[in-house]
Amino acid sequence: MTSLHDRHIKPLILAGLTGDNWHLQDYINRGGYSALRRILEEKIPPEQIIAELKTSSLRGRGGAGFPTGLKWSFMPRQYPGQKYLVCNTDEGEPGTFKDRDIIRYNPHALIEGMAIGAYAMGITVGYNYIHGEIFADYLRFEEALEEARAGGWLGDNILGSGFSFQLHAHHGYGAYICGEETALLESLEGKKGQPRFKPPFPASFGLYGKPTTINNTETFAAVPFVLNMGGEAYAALGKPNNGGTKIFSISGDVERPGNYEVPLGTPFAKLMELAGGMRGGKKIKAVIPGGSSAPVVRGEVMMDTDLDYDSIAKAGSMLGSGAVIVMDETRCMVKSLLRLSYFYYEESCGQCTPCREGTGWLYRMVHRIEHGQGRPEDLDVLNSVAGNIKGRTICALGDAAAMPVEAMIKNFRDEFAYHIEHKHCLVPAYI
Ligand code: L3W
Ligand code: SF4
Repeated sequence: MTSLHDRHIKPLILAGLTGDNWHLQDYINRGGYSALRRILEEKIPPEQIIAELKTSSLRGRGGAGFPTGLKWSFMPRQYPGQKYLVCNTDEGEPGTFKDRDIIRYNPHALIEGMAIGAYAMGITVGYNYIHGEIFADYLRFEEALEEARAGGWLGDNILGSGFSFQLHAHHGYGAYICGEETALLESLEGKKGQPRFKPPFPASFGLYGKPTTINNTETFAAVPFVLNMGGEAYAALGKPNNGGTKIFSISGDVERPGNYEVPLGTPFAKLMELAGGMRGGKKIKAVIPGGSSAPVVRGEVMMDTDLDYDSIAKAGSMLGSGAVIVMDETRCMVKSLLRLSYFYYEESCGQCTPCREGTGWLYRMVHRIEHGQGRPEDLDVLNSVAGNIKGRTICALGDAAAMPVEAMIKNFRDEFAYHIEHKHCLVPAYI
C-alpha cells in the first residue's frame, strides 16, 4: 500500500501511517499515549490542559469550527450526576472521508485524545458514535478499544492514577442527520435521530439530559499533538485564530484524490499540487471547499484563496469539514446542483415545515430546469424558497440545503439562464 505519509506535508495525525500500523504498540512506538501518561503521572491540573487548548486555537474539525478549549471550558467541573464525552464519527457530509481514515489507520490517537478530554473535564463515560455505512471501520475501532483496555489506557484507575474512563463505540445506521450533534444524542439514547432545538446546548443538556461535550473525530485526534508540542507551537503551524494542521479530503476532477493533512493557511493551489493537479489537464471551473453544505466558489477565486476558516469565509464559503470537491470545465452546474438538492431533500428529517417542504421545492425546480422545463422566473423563485428556509429551522440542515442553491445561482447564473432559455446545457461536452 502507498504510504499515507508520502502524500502529506507536515502531517501530525496522518504522519507515518502505512495502513497496517494502527495497533497499540505501533502507536506507542510513534510516541503515542505519551501526553496522557505525562498528564496522569505529573497530575497536570485540568485547567492547564484547557488553557493549552485555548492557546493552540484548535477549532472544531466537524464543520462549525467552534474553539475547542472554549467548548471544554463549558463543562461544569462540579456536577452531582454523570457527565458524558461524545465523539462524532458520524461522517456523512458528501465529500468528507477523513474521520473514517482516522479510526481505520490511527484509532489510538482518537482514544488518547478522548481520554485526555475526559480527564480535563472530569468525565468518566464516553461514546464514539460511528456512521453506519463504515461498519468495517467500526469493528476496527472496537479492536483498538480492546487493545487500549488491555494495555491499561482505558477503564478503571488508568496507570494507577485514580482516574477512570470507560469508552464505548456505537454504530449508527447511516442517516446523514445523525451527524447533527443533537440528533446524534437522540439516536444514542435509542430514539429516532431527529435534532433538538438549541439552546439548550449539549454542554448543559446533552446525553440523557446531562452535561455533554461533543467533538469531531479529527478534533479529538489532534489533542495529543497539541499537548505534546504545546499550544503555542501548535498554533504557530497555522495562522492566527486558525491553529495547527487540518485534513482535507479532496475529491472530484483531480489526479490523486485522497486525504491530505496540511497546515491551516496552506494555499489551495498547493493542495491542488499535492493532489496532482486537474485530471487530464482540464481547466478548473468550481470548487466546493468545505463539504456539500458549503457554498460553491469559482475555480479562479479558489486558486487565490488560502485554506483556513477566515480566508475561505472571505471567498464567500466555509471551510466546514474540509471536504474539497473540485469540478472541471466539463461539469454542468445545474446537474451538480440537482444532485446536491436531491441529497438534502432525501436526508431532511421532516420535523420543520420550511426544510421538509422547501428541500422538495428546491429539488423539483432544479430537476425541471435540468430537464428542459425551466421557466424564466425560476431562478428568483429558487432564491426566494432558499431564503425562506434559511434561519427558520431547528437545525443547520435547512441552511445547508439553501446555501448551495443561492451560491450556485450567484456564481453561475448565466449557465442556469442558458439551461432555461435553450432547454439544454451550456457546457459543450453535454450538448
Ligand atoms: C455551548 C454555546 N455550546 C455553540 C457548540 C455547539 C456545537 C458547536 C458548534 O453545525 C456545521 C453546520 C454544518 N454554548 C454554544 C455552544 N456551541 N454555541 O459549538 O455549534 P454550531 O451551532 O455553530 O454548529 P453545529 O450545529 O455543530 C455544524 C457544517 O457544520 N457541516 C457539517 C458537516 C457534517 C459532517 C459530518 O458528516 N459528520 O462533518 C459542514 O460544513 O452545515 O454548519 O457543538 O453545541 N453558546
Ligand atoms: Fe429536520 Fe430539516 Fe428541521 Fe433539521 S432543519 S430538524 S433536518 S426538518
